[in-house]
Amino acid sequence: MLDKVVIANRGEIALRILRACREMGIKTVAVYSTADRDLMHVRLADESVCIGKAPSKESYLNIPALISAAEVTDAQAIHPGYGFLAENADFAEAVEKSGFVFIGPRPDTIRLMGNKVSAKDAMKAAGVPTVPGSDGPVTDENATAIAKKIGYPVIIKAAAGGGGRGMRVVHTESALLNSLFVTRTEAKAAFGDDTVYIEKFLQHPRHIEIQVLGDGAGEAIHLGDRDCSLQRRHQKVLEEAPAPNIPEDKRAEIAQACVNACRTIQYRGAGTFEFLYEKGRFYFIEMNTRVQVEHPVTELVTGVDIIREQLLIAAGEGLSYRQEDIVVHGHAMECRINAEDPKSFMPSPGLIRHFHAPGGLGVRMDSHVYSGYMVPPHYDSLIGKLITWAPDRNTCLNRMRRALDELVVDGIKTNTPLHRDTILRDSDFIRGGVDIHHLEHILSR
Ligand code: MV4
Repeated sequence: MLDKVVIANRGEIALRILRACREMGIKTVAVYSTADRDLMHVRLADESVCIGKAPSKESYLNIPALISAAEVTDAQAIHPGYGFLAENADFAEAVEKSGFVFIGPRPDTIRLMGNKVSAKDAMKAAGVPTVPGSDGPVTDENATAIAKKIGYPVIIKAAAGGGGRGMRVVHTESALLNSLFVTRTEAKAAFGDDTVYIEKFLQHPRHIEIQVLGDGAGEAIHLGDRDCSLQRRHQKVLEEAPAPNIPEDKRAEIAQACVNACRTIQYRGAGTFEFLYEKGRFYFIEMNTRVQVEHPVTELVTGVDIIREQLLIAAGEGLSYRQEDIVVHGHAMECRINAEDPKSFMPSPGLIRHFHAPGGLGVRMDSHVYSGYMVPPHYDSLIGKLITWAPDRNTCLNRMRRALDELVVDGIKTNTPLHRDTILRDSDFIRGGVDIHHLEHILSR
C-alpha cells in the first residue's frame, strides 16, 4: 500500500483526499500557497510544504515545486485532485519520470483524451456513440462538404479545447469559412494548437456523464450516471444521480459501452465519459481523466468511496468491486456553494464570520471552510458542496431544501439563494430532465 501521498491541490478536494488517506492509514503531505496557510487540510496533514506565492502559476501549477515537495518529504505518490494539473499529461509524465506514482491515468491516456479529436476517434472505434461530425480535423477545403452532409446548424470545436472553451455555432453555409477562421485563430491563441473539428449542433441536449473505474490492466466497472445539465456559462451549479427520466435499457447500454471502451484502452483510475443526451440518444463528447467535483452524488447512490478506489488502483491493488457488486440505490443531489453574489455571479471573497454546516440523515457537507476562515480572491469561488441522499428524488429534493435552510455562511455572499429560491422551486426542474439551457432560461425571465 502507499505510505505517503502529496495532495497537489487546495480547498474542499484537498480535504476530501486527506480524509480518504487518513482512513486508509496513508500519511499526507499538504502543499499550499502563501494565501492558503490557514486551509483546513494544511492543519490536518501530517506534513505541509509551502510551494510558492498566491497566483496558481507560482504554486499549484508549478511542476518542479510539487515534485520537490514529494522529494523532500519522501512521499511515494501525488494526487492531483481536479483542476490545476489534474489533466496535464506533462505533469503526470514528470511525476512518473521522477520516480513517483501519479494517482490517475497513464500520461498517454491523458494526452489521448486531452485532444478532443483523438478522444472521439478512440471512443468511436471502441464502440461508444459519438456526435455525427468531421471524424477528424477539418480544413478549409473539406469543411463545406462535411457541414452540408451533416446539416446545419453545426458547431466548430477546438481539438485542444473542451469544457466549453473554443467553440462556435454556425447556422448557414455563408458563415462557415469565416467562423472556421475565427475559431482557429482563437484556438491558436488560447491553446497553441489551431486544430478544429465539426459536429452537428444539438440544440436542446442534456449533459449526462458516466463514472468509471479502471485497473489499468483491462478490467473496468461503471458506477452509473449523473445529470449535470444545470449549469451557467459552462459552470455546473447542481448535479444529481441517477439522471432522471432515462429509459433503463438506454441507461444500461451507454454505461456498458463506457466499460467496454475502458477495457479496450486499459484505462487506469477514475474517469468520466461526458455525453449529450437528446431525443433518447447518447452522444459522446469528451472524457475527463480525473476525479470530478460532483463525484459525491455517485458515492452516495453506490456506497463506493471513489478517492479510496483511486488510491487502491494507484497502489496496484486493483478494483475492490466487480460490476455485479454495484447497485444504484435511491437518489442524490449536489448543490455547489460558491462565494459569489447570487444575482450578478461576481466572486465574493472575504472573511467568513460564522459558518454552520447542515446535518442529519442523508446530508453530507464537503467543505474546507470554518468560522473565521478568509476566502482568498485568487482561486475558484467554490467553498463547499452540499449533498443530500434519499430513497427517491422527491424526498431528496425536500431534504436539500431543508439542508439549505440550515446552512449558515455569514460575512460573504453565496449562491445559496439561487439554489433555494430559484432552482429548487422551479416546476420544470422539480419534474426532472431539464436541458443544458434551462438554468440560463429561468434566470432570464
Ligand atoms: C456541444 C453542444 C451541442 N452540440 N456539441 C460545451 C462544453 C463542451 N464540453 C461541449 N459543449 C457543448 N457541445 C454539440 N455537437 C452543446 C455544448 C454545450 C454544453 C454542453 C454540456 C454542458 C453545458 C453546455 C452549455 C453550452 C453548450
